Amino acid sequence: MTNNPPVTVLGLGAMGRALARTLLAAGHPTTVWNRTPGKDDELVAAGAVRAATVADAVAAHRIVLACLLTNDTVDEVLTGVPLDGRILVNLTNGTPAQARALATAYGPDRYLDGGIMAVPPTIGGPHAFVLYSGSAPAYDEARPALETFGEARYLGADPGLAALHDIALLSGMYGMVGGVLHALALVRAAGVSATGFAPLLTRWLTAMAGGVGRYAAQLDAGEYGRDVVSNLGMQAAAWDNLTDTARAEGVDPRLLAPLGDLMRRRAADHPDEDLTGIVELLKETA
Ligand code: FVH
Repeated sequence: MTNNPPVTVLGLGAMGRALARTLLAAGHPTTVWNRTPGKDDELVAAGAVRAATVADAVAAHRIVLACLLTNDTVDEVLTGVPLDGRILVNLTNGTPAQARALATAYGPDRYLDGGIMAVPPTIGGPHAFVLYSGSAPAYDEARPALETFGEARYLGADPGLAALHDIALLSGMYGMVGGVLHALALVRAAGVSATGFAPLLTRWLTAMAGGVGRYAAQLDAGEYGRDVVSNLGMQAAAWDNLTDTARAEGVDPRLLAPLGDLMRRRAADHPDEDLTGIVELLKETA
């Protein structure tokens, strides 16, 4: 086995093309396949081999990487295609349950699930990282190729672990984006330039991200009143200022409203806790 094992890439959307481009740049012989022709021209010019069919692409190399729209797509594309001992690295976004089902269907000893924590232009750069879980031998064998995409982090043998972490990270991101969009809409509605305001918002969010570790420690300990910096009662009392200001400027506060409702409910009985106490209200049985 060389340090540059050959790889097949199934799916040449924005992400699949970035992965294939990175593999080629690192010297991995790369075979590519995409449902719709024409997306591989740049890759073929850079040295990739174009496969006419999925079966041809899978037959070409032992490491088969899938980066398709959904896991239903992965199933659709691979149904009836013999994998014959191939390692399947699935970098398609999906749920932990889907990852476990795919591992069972395609062979737990040869299936590796991945969660890409990067956008296409950052693949291969210093900020990219990719989470993996599933077969450890498959990970070890594919690792030289996987490390070209960014930091490769193996989370364990349970194939669902990478998807769990991926989904949790995306959930954090979307929560933040909801707040960002609300804030930008608010200042714009009041006649303030969003571009001018953006550096302040970035500075504030970066500073507040420092609280994640404290929240995590409170949750792990189940002690929502430990090391409280800003108590929930105070925060709930100020909440109407956020929604009132939004409405006064003609901005619907629907992106924020659910958090305010939870804060008020929890603060009624636990005003001295930190924000973390509201997770008690997220339990399905609560
Ligand atoms: N792009 C991103 O920012 C994120 C970063 C984190 C990871 N995600 C996930 O990566 C998967 C692929 O995302 P993508 O950005 O490459 O997505 P698209 O550019 O939309 O390309 C989709 C590919 O899937 C193919 N495809 C769709 N449906 C079918 C089908 N029924 N049969 C065969 N192939 C199918 C599509 O082919 P085509 O439309 O060009 O023929 C593209 O190759 C995804 O899970 C993200 O959540 C990206």
